[in-house]
Amino acid sequence: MSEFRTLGEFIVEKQSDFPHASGELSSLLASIRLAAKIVNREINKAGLVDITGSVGAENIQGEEQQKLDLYANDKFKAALEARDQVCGVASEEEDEAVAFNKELNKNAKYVLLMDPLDGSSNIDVNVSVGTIFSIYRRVSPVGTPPTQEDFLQPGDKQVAAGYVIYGSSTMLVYTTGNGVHGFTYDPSIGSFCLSHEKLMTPETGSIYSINEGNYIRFPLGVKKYIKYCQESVPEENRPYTSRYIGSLVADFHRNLLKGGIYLYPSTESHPTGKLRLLYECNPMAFLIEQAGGLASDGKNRIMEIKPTELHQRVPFFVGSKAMVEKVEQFIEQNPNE
Ligand code: AHM
Ligand code: MG
Repeated sequence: MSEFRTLGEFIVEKQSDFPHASGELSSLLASIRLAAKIVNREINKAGLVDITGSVGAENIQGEEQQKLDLYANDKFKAALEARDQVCGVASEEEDEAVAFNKELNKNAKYVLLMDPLDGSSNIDVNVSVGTIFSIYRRVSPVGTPPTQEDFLQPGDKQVAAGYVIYGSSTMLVYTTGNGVHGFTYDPSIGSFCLSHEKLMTPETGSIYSINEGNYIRFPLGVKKYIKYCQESVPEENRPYTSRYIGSLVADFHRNLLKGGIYLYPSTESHPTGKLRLLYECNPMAFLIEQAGGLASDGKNRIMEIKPTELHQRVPFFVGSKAMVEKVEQFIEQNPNE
């Protein structure tokens, strides 16, 4: 790790990586890293002050909202609105997309979609959580409020995406389509420092991550793939290791570094899967492809799916290329439940 190359400096160096940008990426990512530092500070206090637990309300998707979900949502929104690069945001915690009303924001070229605090039910038990973000160039005219079309773009139109993982250390990992770069937060100097330049995920791996409690409700192809992971074939490194935190960012981050596959298929209770296309799957898909891996809904490339709704869910299979291809084969060969 180089404590002498901070995220801010690195972005300025890589300015040309961001299409059409002149300082816009630095400004946008400055908002994200500032909000990340504030959320990080608050998460670190969890347990000491009254910020854990539920607020006693549900979001539009029927999930219990945690105090820190709402805190993170507010901080990210405020940091983005304060700089003038984003005309509106969509969030897991907001029913509808939010348009920023300031005149300067209306002139902004970008929209941002986010899950401000993914895996938040894990905070009470001191497990890693994360913020996921996805950035698009708007398709509506600059100078007007953003429209639904700005937010419902397919993932391959993303101009940048990334996540912050609040873990044993806090890291920010992002891509602008020119590789994946990771920065570790050094709280003693208050900066994200370059620690992982041009991250590539192994072509194959030996970790599979899935909520196996749902096994009997998985499609047949997925069940057979799990059995394949568990078979003993030493020359192929099988049986694989099962690792599931239940916090997408943390499971994804580990598998990105070590090689592996994360699966959230359809189940009876979640017939189209649990994870949201726009602010969970697409950004992770952009990152993994940039790192040499794949992201699929079992049949199609995630980033080619044309979204129809803000909170749309899709089955999600993401990770090392050979492993995602293998589960797709199982699904194709077992089309009927
Ligand atoms: P959330 O956005 O409400 O936190 O839900 C998303 C989380 C992911 O982080 C995680 O991978 C998944 O839900 C775990 O779901 P399950 O408990 O069904 O395994
Ligand atoms: Mg989430």
